[in-house]
Amino acid sequence: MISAVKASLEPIREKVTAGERLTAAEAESLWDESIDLHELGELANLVRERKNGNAGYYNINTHLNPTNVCVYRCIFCAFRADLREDRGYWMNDEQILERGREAVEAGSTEMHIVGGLHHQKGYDWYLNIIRILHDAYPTLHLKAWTPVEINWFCHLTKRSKLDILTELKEAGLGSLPGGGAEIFHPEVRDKICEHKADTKEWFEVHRIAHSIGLRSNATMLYGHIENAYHRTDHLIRLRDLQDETGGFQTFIPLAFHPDNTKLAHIPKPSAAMSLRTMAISRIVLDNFPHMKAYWIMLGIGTAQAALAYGADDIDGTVRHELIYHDAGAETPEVLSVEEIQRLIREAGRDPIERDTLYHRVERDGATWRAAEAVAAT
Ligand code: V47
Repeated sequence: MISAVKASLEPIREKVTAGERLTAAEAESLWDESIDLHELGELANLVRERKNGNAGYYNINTHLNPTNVCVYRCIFCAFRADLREDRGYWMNDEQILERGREAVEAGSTEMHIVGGLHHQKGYDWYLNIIRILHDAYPTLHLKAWTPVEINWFCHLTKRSKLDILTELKEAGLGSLPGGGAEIFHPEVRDKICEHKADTKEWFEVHRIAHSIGLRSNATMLYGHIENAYHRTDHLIRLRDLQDETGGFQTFIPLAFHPDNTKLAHIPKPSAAMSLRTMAISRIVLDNFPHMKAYWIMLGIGTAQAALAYGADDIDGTVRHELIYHDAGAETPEVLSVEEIQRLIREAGRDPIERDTLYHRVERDGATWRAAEAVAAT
């Protein structure tokens, strides 16, 4: 009879329980499938509860993808379109402002804005989106543009990252979302998104954003051609920058959705893989205050389970999400506040509405205010 040798979690459990940091080699060992997933989850839950107690954070948010036309051809992306393709679109000021109005009427505190790099749109078009939305709806937090877009604006204008970020901030940019990170290791990055902003540029944009007081998120796209070494390398690079700046708020592991992409032959990561990724991320990123289980991409069931595997946040009600739905996500297009609260409660957590910068939101009818910051470390 062949008996598989089970790797032991014991030495790592001792370190994590004592609040000690894992080495890269220890972190990499956690991806071994013979490490019991539930034991790993229990350890991640210890870290999660130390940092965030029983909170299950959510927000009320809306997405805006002003164009899907993109000069790049990342092979994992089902959203992008060519300039002359029928499905290509871009939105005018009126359509953008209408989205802002709809968001505010739905009670949104945040608008998440990302999109393609349109061949015929200059930096001013992107800057104007922030300016008109902020001028018309100043209470709506604009979490917009990844380092891929910022780097593109620098390329178009020949201006520095600091200059561009400062101007966007003055126009009303509130923070940066975590996208464009994919997998940092060049062995993978060069294959899945060959031409766009490289790892050095991604980190530089976040470092500069943090230096001018903008907070940001970080993501990792997993379940395609990467392996445990690449995922570990990704997490350690993020942990290093967070040691330096402390500007990251939330880490969001993103499960690859293969439909309508050039990687359609790769099966979608399983729920077990997603829970393992969440748990390992929570344990390794000991200096990130929050971990988000993005329900749109995980599915509602796995997002609920993830709240016991390290996650303390499930993103928001989400309206008008396109990137995942174009890639085959079967989740609904939007959840009501009641539904999102119920799914957090069913998972045994206390639903807490937060704004983008993790202040508790207090509502009085149609108005809301940001109260105290939540206490996570
Ligand atoms: O960078 C694109 C990923 C990201 C696919 O900051 C795909 O709060 C899976 O960053 N399958 C954009 N993933 C989304 C993103 C995000 C999402 C939710 C919250 C936040 C936040 C940020 O989506 C891209 C890429 O990594 N992506 N195509 C796909 N087929």
